[in-house]
This record gives sequence, structure tokens and C-alpha cells, in this order.
Amino acid sequence: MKPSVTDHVKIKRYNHPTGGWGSLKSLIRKAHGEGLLVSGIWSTLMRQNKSDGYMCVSCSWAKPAEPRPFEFCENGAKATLWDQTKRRCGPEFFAAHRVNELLDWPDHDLEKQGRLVEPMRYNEATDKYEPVSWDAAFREIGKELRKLDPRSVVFYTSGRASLEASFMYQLFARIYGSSNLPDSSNMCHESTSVGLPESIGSPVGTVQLEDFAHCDLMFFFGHNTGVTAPRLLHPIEEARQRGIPVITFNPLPERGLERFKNPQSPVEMLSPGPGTKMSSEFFQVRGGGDIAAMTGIAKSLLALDDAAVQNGGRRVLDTGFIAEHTSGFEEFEAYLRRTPWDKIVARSGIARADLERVARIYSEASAVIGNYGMGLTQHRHGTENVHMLCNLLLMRGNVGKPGAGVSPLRGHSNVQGQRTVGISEKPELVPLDKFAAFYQFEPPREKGRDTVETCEGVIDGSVKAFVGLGGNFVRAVPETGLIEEAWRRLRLHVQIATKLNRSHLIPGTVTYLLPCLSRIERDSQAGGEQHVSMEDSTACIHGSFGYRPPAGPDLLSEPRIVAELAKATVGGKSAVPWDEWVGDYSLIRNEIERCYPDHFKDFNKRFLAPGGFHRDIKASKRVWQTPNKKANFKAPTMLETDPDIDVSQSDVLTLITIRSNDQFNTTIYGYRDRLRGINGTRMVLLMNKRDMQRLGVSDGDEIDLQSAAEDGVERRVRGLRVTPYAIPPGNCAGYYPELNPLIPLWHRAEKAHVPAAKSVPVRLVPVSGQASK
Ligand SMILES: Nc1nc2c(c(=O)[nH]1)N[C@H]1C(S)=C(S)[C@@H](COP(=O)(O)OP(=O)(O)OC[C@H]3O[C@@H](n4cnc5c(=O)[nH]c(N)nc54)[C@H](O)[C@@H]3O)O[C@H]1N2
Ligand SMILES: Nc1nc2c(c(=O)[nH]1)N[C@H]1C(S)=C(S)[C@@H](COP(=O)(O)OP(=O)(O)OC[C@H]3O[C@@H](n4cnc5c(=O)[nH]c(N)nc54)[C@H](O)[C@@H]3O)O[C@H]1N2
Ligand SMILES: [Mo]
Repeated sequence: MKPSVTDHVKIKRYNHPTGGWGSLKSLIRKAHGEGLLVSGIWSTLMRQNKSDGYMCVSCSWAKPAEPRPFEFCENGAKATLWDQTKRRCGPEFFAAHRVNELLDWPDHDLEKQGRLVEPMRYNEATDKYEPVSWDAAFREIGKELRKLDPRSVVFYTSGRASLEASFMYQLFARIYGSSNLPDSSNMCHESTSVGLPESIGSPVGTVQLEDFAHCDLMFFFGHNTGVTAPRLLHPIEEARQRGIPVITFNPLPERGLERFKNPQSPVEMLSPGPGTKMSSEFFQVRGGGDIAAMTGIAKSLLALDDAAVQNGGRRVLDTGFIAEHTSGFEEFEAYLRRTPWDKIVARSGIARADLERVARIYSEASAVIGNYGMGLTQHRHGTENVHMLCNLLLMRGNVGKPGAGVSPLRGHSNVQGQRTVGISEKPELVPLDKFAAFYQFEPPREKGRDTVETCEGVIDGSVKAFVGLGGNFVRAVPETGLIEEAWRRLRLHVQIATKLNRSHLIPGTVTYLLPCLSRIERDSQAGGEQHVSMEDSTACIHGSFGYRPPAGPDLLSEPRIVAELAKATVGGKSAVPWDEWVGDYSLIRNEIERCYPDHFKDFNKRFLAPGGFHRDIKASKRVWQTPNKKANFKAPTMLETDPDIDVSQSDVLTLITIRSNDQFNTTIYGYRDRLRGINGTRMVLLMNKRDMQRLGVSDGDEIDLQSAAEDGVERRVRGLRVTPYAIPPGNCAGYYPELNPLIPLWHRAEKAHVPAAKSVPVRLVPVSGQASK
């Protein structure tokens, strides 16, 4: 595969705020690049995240009931432009290129070909994708699936498909006999889905958008807000203008959490100043040092409380809350008291005085939100990271009161909702008895495969078929080398997609590429125009109206494709009236309400209201759905978030894989990571200057990176450019997905199985005889 580099590499620190003119310039450039008129696309963007418009296809941040005139951000607008491009990747393209040849193309160039418009079948003899009729495609896929053992078939979902499509998809898989329903969430917030229920009895966060207006302190751990949920910068900016402290922990000095200029405010845009300072305190925690940092804050809080007890002052711990609502505090307290400061400081990389200062600020706040992202979840101890953040919040009763709570910032726009409506490999999370009774079939009861277990099954041959509802599975998962090789042994490989990506280029014996409508487009069915729904990061359900013309006349909607696959595979094996549901999606919403009455009461009536409606999250009312009916303090087992990394080996660095400002997961819009000042290339390795000196490399040197895991598997990425960066010593950083070949499959969060993509042990291998400055 050709490296992701253009001819114009420029690496220079970016000193401007996030948002601002840089953000607008970037948008206009993108609109031209996609063959779109800025004036035309503007009317589309004006409907983004509005109650009578469509939900943005980028991140899952909350959508307000009273939107701003432009309720979109630079990255949301880029996602829309990319989706609504004028380019088409039709049969002529596939006739002109062999699949093997396309394997050499970077991710950007593949998706850049534009929207997929016709169903295609791979022909091994010509090594090309060839057009096929929808009927023939469904017939053959159904026939293939009927021949296979359902337990060897995987039904993956990337977090974009609507609640309606997702509900149907999981029913289809279960009627067929498979509970192999992994989701992109398995690589993302599964540490949350496993960790939060143990701590507070809820798999999702407890805050709503209103809470951001009432909090008096916010923490941010491991989230790159300015890039991955930029509309959240507005509530942060508002909080900062109220004088609320925002305390951030991140190994990289991310621009969006430093400074922000609101592109929607003419006053701010026209003033020459540096924009709002977003974080009042920014700590460059060592990668994987969060448990240590939070332990330090909690330990200092305990010391402040001890002093209060001694002086007869006001208690710092919320002792009433702890006594009434929690369990496990004594063990947690013992853990804090016995953990020595020298270890906390060494592992977090943060001075004791700083952690004590944070504790003081925390002790003075009465309503605190703990926000976090992949910097906490994608570690071997990702689940313990989540527990530790809950511990910190519980110490001062910061769950279940206005302005306070835990706020996992979810990824894909409906990833949380898919889990809500049955996309889960864990049968205990799904109302199987209801499905059995309502739709008259016997669902499989055993646990299905998650993402990592799917990869293991592909490698050992026990997985024989893969159906993907969106996403770019092969590219998003770890262990790229072994996976790509093993993938070719699949009997059946089906991808439902909008754009061509690398996963589509690794065929099995029978391989189909099925193009679908985007959510932004009109979806006309027998019963008229349909809309869909999704759930945001704050467990709020919204409607979404597609309004743009479909990218091609032959495209089918995701619900229709799922229904046709189901009819061809398990037609007549249940009481599901597939055609009726596809004719009128409100019938699917009725069924979702029937299966999940507590969360979706009056679904069809309420989802179109401005601001949508909230699911009933019990933990936000201090009702704890844990086995002991309490919120639980859970002491971590060790300060390290990664037991695999032997930091005593001085040539081993801990690699953090990151997203640029010009990508959405494996979708690479371009090569401008403006906010980090890295332009023209993604093949960089960001390093601390001291490590560069120690390891004998200089700015601009070309190196290879190799996995430091000693398990006999050779993992290497070639041709990275050494780039000095403000990153803690011992850490280095580079882009996902280019560096995924370096992540061992077993290097994943315990229990949750999220690949530990933020702490990958690596070694540099200098490329002899060259230093390409
Ligand atoms: N524009 C855009 N938006 C997106 C996406 C995208 O790719 N592009 N992806 C979507 C998806 S699916 C998801 S899951 C989210 C992801 O959004 P985020 O959760 O923001 O994920 P990342 O950008 O991978 O990493 C977040 C931050 O974690 C920091 N970090 C790394 N290791 C550590 C650590 O050990 N401790 C701490 N405290 N910080 C650490 C990194 O420096 C980085 O700034 O965004 C969603 N939104
Ligand atoms: N090293 C490393 N690896 C990671 C991560 C990391 O931080 N570091 N992050 C992980 C995370 S958080 C996630 S969520 C995963 C992402 O993994 P995935 O969700 O599998 O990947 P995406 O890149 O979001 O998928 C992009 C493809 O989705 C298809 N698509 C786009 N829109 C639609 C649509 O409306 N319908 C359909 N059917 N298809 C559509 C397009 O064909 C596009 O090429 O990657 C994970 N992998
Ligand atoms: Mo994600």
C-alpha cells in the first residue's frame, strides 16, 4: 500500500485557536474538492442537527432543542460534504481497476472516488468487482447463509445505522441463529459499557445537555474535543465565560482544549485576539497515567477531608451520599492511603503539588462533570480507568444531581443507540424472551463474538462469513497483517456501504458490495417518505429527515437491504412482516417501543419534538441498578493502565494512536492536521525531544516502527518521519489506521476487549543510510 503522503509536507506548530477563520477556510476548500457549490451546500448544512432536518453523520454529541443558526462544526460539515459529494464510484471505475491494484491505494484515494451506486459482486477470475442485480445478490447471499452454521457467521455494525435499521438487523441475525453481533463500540466505549454498570449500574452516561449550563467544574480525560466532538466546545466556552474551571488531562497539548474561537460569533471572529482559553488547567499526563493521576487527586481529597475533620471544618467528602448510596468506600480509602506519592508522581508524570491543587479546586466545586474519551477506554485497564473516574465523582456525590455526572463522549452518531436496540453479542443485555414471544422464533441464548473474538475466529478459521452494516472492519481492527491474510479464507463477505474502503478489497470466496442511501438523502418507501431516529451521547433520541436527492437511482435504504437479506435467508421463519416494516418505518418504531417500553414510551409521538426525548437513565436519579443496589467504589488493581509494557526496557516507547483533524475514523478526508500543524503526510511519529536524543534520531529522519511485543509475530510499519512534539517522554504518537498493524490482537482491555490502541509497545528501527529532511 502506498504511504499516506502528498508532495507538500509541511510541519509547523499551529498557534491559532480551534474554530475561527482556519475552520471556515478548511470548509470552503473541502466543498470545492467535492465538486459542490458553497451556496448549494449551505442550504443543506442549515438543516444539520435541526429538529426538522437530518442528524449529522459525524459525532454523537447532543443536539439542542433550540439550535444555533448553524448547528454544525467544521468536522460535521466536512462529513456532510464528503457524504454528499458529486463524485460517483460506479461500474466504470470497477471495470477499470483490478482489486489487487486498488489494494495499493491509500484510504483517502479509495473513498475519494465518491459514492457507491450499484450492487457489485467480486469475480475472482478477473479480479474485478462486476455489477449484479439486487435480486441476484440477495438470492445468492441467502443461499450461502443457509448453507453455513449460523454460529460461524458474524453480523458487524458500525455505529452509524439508525435505530430502525439496527433493530431489524439484530432480529435478522438472531432469527438466523447467530448472536455474533459485534459493533464498532467494541473498539471504542466498550470499557464504558462494562465499567459503568459495575460502578453506577448504567451502561451509558448520566448527564444531559442542560447539566453543562449548571456545572461549576468540568474534567476532561483523554478526549480531543476540538476535533472529535467540536459542538461541545460551545458549552465549554459558555462555562468558561461563567468563570467555571475546566481541568484537562491529555498527553498531547490538543488545540481544541487550549483555545477556541467561535466561528458562529461575528464579534469573536472579527476580534484579533487568541480566542477563549478552554482549559483553565492542562496537564500533560503520561499516556496510561490517568489511574495514577486520579489516585493522586483522590488521595489529596482524602487529606483535605482529614484536615477538615481535625479542624472541625466542613467535610470535603460527601459523607451523607457515601453512606446512603455507595458501597466499597473503606477498601477504596485503604487503597488511597497505602499508595505512595512517589509512585503516583512517577506514573502520572504530574507533580504532587499540581494534583493537590486540582483536589482543592475539586473540593470547592458543587456540581462536576467528568468527560472522557478514548484516552481512558483504549487501554488494557480501560475499564479500571472508567471505575476510577466514577470513584472520583462519587467521593463528592457528583452523580445524579443537576450539573453533575459522568459523561462518556461517544463516537459514531448512533453507536450508543444501536446497543440500546439489541445490537449486542451479550444475550443478557437483550430482551430475548420478548423477541421470542413477539416474533415467534427461538433466539440463540449463548454469548456471541465481539470484535476481537471475531478477529480471532477469522484467524483460526471458525468464522466463515462476515456481513458488515457499514464500517471498515478490516482497517479499524488491530493486527492488520494476520487479519488481512486470514480474511481471504472467508466463504462469504458482504459489505453494505456508501463508499469504497480497504475492507472491500479483501475478498472471500463469495463477495458482495451493496451500496446504500445516506441518512441525508430522501428515503421513499411504499408508505411514502420515511425518517429515522438515533440516540446521542446523552441518551437523547432524535428524528432525522433525509432531504437530499439519492446519490443514485439504484440505491436502497439500509432497512430495505436488511429486510431483503432476511427474506432471502430466513423468510417464513418468524412472524416479522419484513415488507410491511420497510414500507412504513413507524411500524419498526412501534416494535422498538413494544420491546423496550421503559425507554421508548410513545416513541412515534415524541421523537420528532424539538430536542427529541431522553431515555430513562436510572443512575441520573440515584437509582443504582447494580446487584447490590448501590453505587460502587472500585479500587484499581495497579497504577499502570498497561501490565504488558515493560518500561524498564529503555528502547521501548508507548505508542498512542491518534485521529487527525482531517479524518473520521478510517475515512481520511485529506492530509491537513491543521491543529497539530502536520500537513501533507500522515506517516509521522511524534516524539519527545529527549527520547529522540536518547535513541539517536533527528527531526525528519525516516524510521520503521516495530511492535515490542515478544510473541513471535513480526509487526512493522515502514517509512515514518520522526517529528519532535510536545509529548511526555516514553510516549510517542502516530495516526490510526496506518499504525494498526503494530497492535497485537491480545493487547486489549481486560473484560471489555477494547484494543489498547492508546498504549502500544513499540521500538524504532532506523532505516539505514537515509535521513529524508
Ligand atoms: N472529526 C472526527 N470526529 C470523530 C471521529 C473522528 O475520527 N474524527 N471519530 C468518532 C469516534 S468513532 C470516536 S470513538 C470519537 C473519538 O474521539 P476521542 O475520544 O477524542 O478519541 P481520540 O481522538 O482517538 O483520542 C482522544 C485523546 O486521547 C488522548 N490520549 C491518548 N492516550 C491517553 C491517555 O493515556 N490518557 C489521557 N488522558 N489521554 C490520552 C489523545 O492525545 C487524544 O487527544 O470521536 C468521534 N468523532
Ligand atoms: N489504532 C486505532 N484503531 C482504532 C481506533 C483508534 O483510536 N486507534 N478507534 C476505534 C474506534 S473508536 C472505532 S469506532 C472504529 C471505527 O470502525 P468502523 O466504524 O468500522 O469504521 P469507519 O471508518 O467509521 O467506517 C467507514 C466506512 O463506513 C461506510 N459508511 C459511511 N456512512 C455509511 C452509512 O450511512 N451506511 C453504511 N452502511 N455505511 C456507511 C463507508 O463505506 C466508510 O468507508 O475504529 C477503531 N480502531
Ligand atoms: Mo468510536
